[in-house]
Amino acid sequence: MSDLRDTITAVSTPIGEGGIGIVRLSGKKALSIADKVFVSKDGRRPSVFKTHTIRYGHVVGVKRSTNRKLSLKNTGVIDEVLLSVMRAPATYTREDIIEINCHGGIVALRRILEEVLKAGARLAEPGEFTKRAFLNGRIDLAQAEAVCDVVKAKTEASLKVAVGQLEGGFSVEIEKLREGLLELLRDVEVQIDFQEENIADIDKDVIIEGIEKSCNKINSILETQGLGMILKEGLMCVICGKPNTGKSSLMNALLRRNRAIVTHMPGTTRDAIEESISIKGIPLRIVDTAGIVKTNNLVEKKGIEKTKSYLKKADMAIFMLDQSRPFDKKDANIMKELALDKALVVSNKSDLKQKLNLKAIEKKIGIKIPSISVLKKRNLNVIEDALVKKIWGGKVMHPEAAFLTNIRHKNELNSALKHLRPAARALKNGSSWEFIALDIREAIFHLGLIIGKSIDIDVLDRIFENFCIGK
Ligand SMILES: Nc1nc2c(ncn2[C@@H]2O[C@H](COP(=O)(O)OP(=O)(O)OP(=O)(O)O)[C@@H](O)[C@H]2O)c(=O)[nH]1
Ligand SMILES: [Mg+2]
Repeated sequence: MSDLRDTITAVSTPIGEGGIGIVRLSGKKALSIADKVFVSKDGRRPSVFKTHTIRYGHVVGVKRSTNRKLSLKNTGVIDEVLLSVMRAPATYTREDIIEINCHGGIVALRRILEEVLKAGARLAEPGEFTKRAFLNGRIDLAQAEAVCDVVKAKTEASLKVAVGQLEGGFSVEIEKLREGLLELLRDVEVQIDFQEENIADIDKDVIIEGIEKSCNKINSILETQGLGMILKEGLMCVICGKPNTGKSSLMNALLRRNRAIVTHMPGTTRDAIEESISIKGIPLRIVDTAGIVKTNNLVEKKGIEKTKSYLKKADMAIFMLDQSRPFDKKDANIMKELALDKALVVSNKSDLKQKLNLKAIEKKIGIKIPSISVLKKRNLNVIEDALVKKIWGGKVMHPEAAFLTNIRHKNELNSALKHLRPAARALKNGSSWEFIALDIREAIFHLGLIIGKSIDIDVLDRIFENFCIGK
């Protein structure tokens, strides 16, 4: 594990050309390092600046051989910067933090980072700033993980969920559960200590009820996982249909830009194209595919194989019919590849003369098929509404609620359940209090792992590995 005594540094803004870039430092030597590389306009050193203030000045090349006061003359100017001083403990890591706002180009950022390293800092590992926030007790582990989710959030809804977790809503739920079990454990331990004397005889049913209540609560948290994961990862939605129905046109319309090539010739799309979009705040990975037909063309064949494999992986599909042509064997074959409960069937080209007996198909498959025209932008909102309805299954979405969005949390909750369920059963069947105590203790341990009250070093390292550098 990384050493908390080091002063760490990293570029905290994305690498690439930007208006500004930030080099961040955290640790005991942050201020003295800033003294070595920063020259303020009035010549005062950062270590005398008031906390939570920002100063204009220059980052200069360090000349450690001279003891002279740093000035723009006796050193080389690297960049014009704004420097923020934030003293412990009211900081992100609860350590002294220096942030150097410089010009955003890669060269300036790299040069400043080099100077800061030369002056005694160590390059931070991914997520190390947040890890320190956790190790120094400012946030719990679930909140630290939420920081990563906030950074990676692609849509408004996923951001809301992550921010909710960061604010601690999820942690509070877990802590309440844990506290409840600790109380039960205390009662059980009293029972163990005094069982010979036959005093402090507690009601078995009260303990059983307590355990069962905890199980129900864990189950209800686990139930939010489906929606939570959707919000975090996005669902895969595959657009399929026979050639020339307007699949690529729909992809472009949903993306609101011309991503896929559209022509009047059947077989235009050969390879599957995947893009991320957000529909009403829900992240979707949308895939435009090659129309499925029988073909001897090798490229087309490969494309169609890909369509089929995407359809297998898909969380949902949009199956597109073409209203200007009759329903044929090609349509029927694609329909066979689909799980209709996960499919949204739409009929395109409503602007053309109708040659499709929609009513008959609707009757046959028992699903209402909306008519749309991608070309004339008619009824397209129906698709968005239907997708949203399909995803939520009629449920109202409250992204602020405590959602389960993390596989690690899910596993720990399941492990806790694995101990609690048999404990309640065993108690009913007259098992000894010692065994019950063991199971409750295990459940408490697993809940603790979610928020970091129980620590497993390997788990910690794995969590922070997924972070970006500088966070
Ligand atoms: N009249 C009419 N034409 C449409 C509509 N939507 C798409 N088209 C046209 O239909 C043709 C095929 O559209 P694409 O989006 O390339 O169809 P596709 O399903 O992706 O076709 P493949 O990639 O070959 O499988 C193009 O000429 C589009 O302009 C519509 O609503 N009405
Ligand atoms: Mg296409």
